[in-house]
Amino acid sequence: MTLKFSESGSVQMKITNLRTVLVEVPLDKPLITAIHETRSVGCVLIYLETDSGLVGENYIFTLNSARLSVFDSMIKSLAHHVIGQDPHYVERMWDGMWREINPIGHEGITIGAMSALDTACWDLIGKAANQPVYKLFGAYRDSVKAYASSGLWLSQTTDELVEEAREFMSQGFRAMKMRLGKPRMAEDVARVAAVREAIGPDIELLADGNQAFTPSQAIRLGRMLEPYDLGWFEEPVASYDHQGHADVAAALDMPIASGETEYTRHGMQRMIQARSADVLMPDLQRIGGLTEFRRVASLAAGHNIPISTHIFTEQSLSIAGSAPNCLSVEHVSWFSPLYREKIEIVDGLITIPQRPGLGFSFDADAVDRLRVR
Ligand code: SMN
Ligand code: MG
Repeated sequence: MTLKFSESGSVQMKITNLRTVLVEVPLDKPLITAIHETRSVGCVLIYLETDSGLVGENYIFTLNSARLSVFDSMIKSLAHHVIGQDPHYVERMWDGMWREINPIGHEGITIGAMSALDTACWDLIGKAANQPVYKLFGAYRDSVKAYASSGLWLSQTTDELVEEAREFMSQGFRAMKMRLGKPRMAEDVARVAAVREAIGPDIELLADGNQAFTPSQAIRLGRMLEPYDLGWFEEPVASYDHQGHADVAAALDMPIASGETEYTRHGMQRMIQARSADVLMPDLQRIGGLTEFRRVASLAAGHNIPISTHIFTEQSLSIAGSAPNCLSVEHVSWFSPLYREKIEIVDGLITIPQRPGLGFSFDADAVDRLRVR
């Protein structure tokens, strides 16, 4: 490929085409939480082609592939914001899309589609500079703590939880997340106790309520879980109940983590104002892509609040490598079959790749095999 350079030496390029491919990736085992039952993840893969020959890649996804074609249509409906543009102008494209979606709403499918295109532009920016994106953002660290999250589901027996927790340790993890929300609270407590017993005191254990509780139930359960030294209690109550979150956070000593179901800096700002969480967990697709994710990381830092990235392990490493207040990334293996490059966990850490752009590229054979026909 021959790249064109301006007088200053930077790559000149324009986006010429948006191509999407729909794939469905089956999960090794069903993903069961208090509110989810998932057997596969459906992805819209984004390929932003340019006149330089470089291609920006990214995906967004839906559980069980539900409404995947709706996301695909939404993405395509925004194509005119990126085609013909230099991908470096991410802020301007973001603003244009934001204004256009105003009448239909700044949450949900609209923001997911913006995220898809925005993040693919950052992949191009990195590739054009021949640098990993986290270094363009301003690097802070070269490796980051990852917690294992593709397991410890609500449907598993206590024996299965214990076995899987040990397996995560043997894979190199030093932190992991389990789910809460059994019909009887005593059962949740017994399961946490069993996993803590199995992993010992030095491995970090997190627990996710997936919005299963009322504030008073969450406070009661949180108190019962205090002896097991949880790193955080996640989404204890309904995601939109910021005051309920705040009541739980004020009543318990253990940190409350939340924010995966909120959208953009405006949603995060409301959570911060309500003092909803001790740790904010932006989700790349729901936050509005890497452009907005960086704003949210800074917004949180301005309030002395740490963040931890929600799923999207591969793409979120660029935030984790650059935001000083990023504690950890959530490691899920669901999307790894799509990529040529694999994430490695050593001593609980992921080394942030030095490859240009986001550092992960779609494996054409795998994409073909998983394509929705
Ligand atoms: C979760 C993530 C993705 C899909 C379903 C559930 C969960 C988590 O809340 O934080 O891992
Ligand atoms: Mg969660």
